[in-house]
Amino acid sequence: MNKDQLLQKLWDQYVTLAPSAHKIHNIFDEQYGNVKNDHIAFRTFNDPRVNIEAMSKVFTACGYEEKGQYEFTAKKLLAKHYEHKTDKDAPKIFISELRLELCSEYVQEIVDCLLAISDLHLIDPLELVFQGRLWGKPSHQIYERLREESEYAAWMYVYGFCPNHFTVFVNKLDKETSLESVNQLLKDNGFKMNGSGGEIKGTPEQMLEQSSILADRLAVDFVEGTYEIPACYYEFAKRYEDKDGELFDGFIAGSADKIFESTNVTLPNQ
Ligand code: OOG
Ligand code: NI
Repeated sequence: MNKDQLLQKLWDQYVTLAPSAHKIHNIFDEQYGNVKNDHIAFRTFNDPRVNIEAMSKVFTACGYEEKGQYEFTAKKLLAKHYEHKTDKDAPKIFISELRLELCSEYVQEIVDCLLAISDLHLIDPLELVFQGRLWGKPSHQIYERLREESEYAAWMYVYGFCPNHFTVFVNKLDKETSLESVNQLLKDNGFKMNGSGGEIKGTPEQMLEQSSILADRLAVDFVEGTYEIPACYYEFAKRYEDKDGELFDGFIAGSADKIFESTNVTLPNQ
């Protein structure tokens, strides 16, 4: 699979988990033209069998290399971003992992058990990012118990290994626009924004402004019955030039911290 095939396959999988992204992509194509991706994000656990390193294999195999690293102390997360070595237009890849050793024994035991029943040794490492949930029907009781400690762990429990979001690269739209106008267009079309930390995270001075819709809620079959659970979301990023006139390439931990909350069942009080 070459890079373009990989990215297409990820998009196809993603829109099944974020039907709004598909609709927004069409609206943007019509209103602005040339919808390109800034980055694609993934989540995982820091167990060596599935950690950032393991999830990144498929990307390094098609020309990506590791760049920045970010820490989220309160959420017990670590993240890295990857850039393509030669294709400057290729979307960046952002992969985070839950640091299990910082979690409760309950979370550690659940994740151990999930990975043990996943038959990971049978999975081609280059296919890991497409696997979704490898551990059968989830329990809503476990989901709620995980959520008390970590919305991220609960999300992983239900959706597993898959793209968490794609991100529109606002700079590249044919029609120049502000992130405020992008957000207004989204709201005019009935989409709900993640307001945690304000609708726009980051500033031109930080060289990155980001916003996102709240994740689409999908009906998930649990052992106890069907519940609607936040799945995947769409993000919008506008980058600014540094003093050398180069567009800022990194991520801002303080903003990312709030973007993560786009998959929360309830947003923390602001
Ligand atoms: C990642 C959230 C952070 C960004 O662009 O800052 C992020 C996630 O929700 O998994 O994507
Ligand atoms: Ni993102």
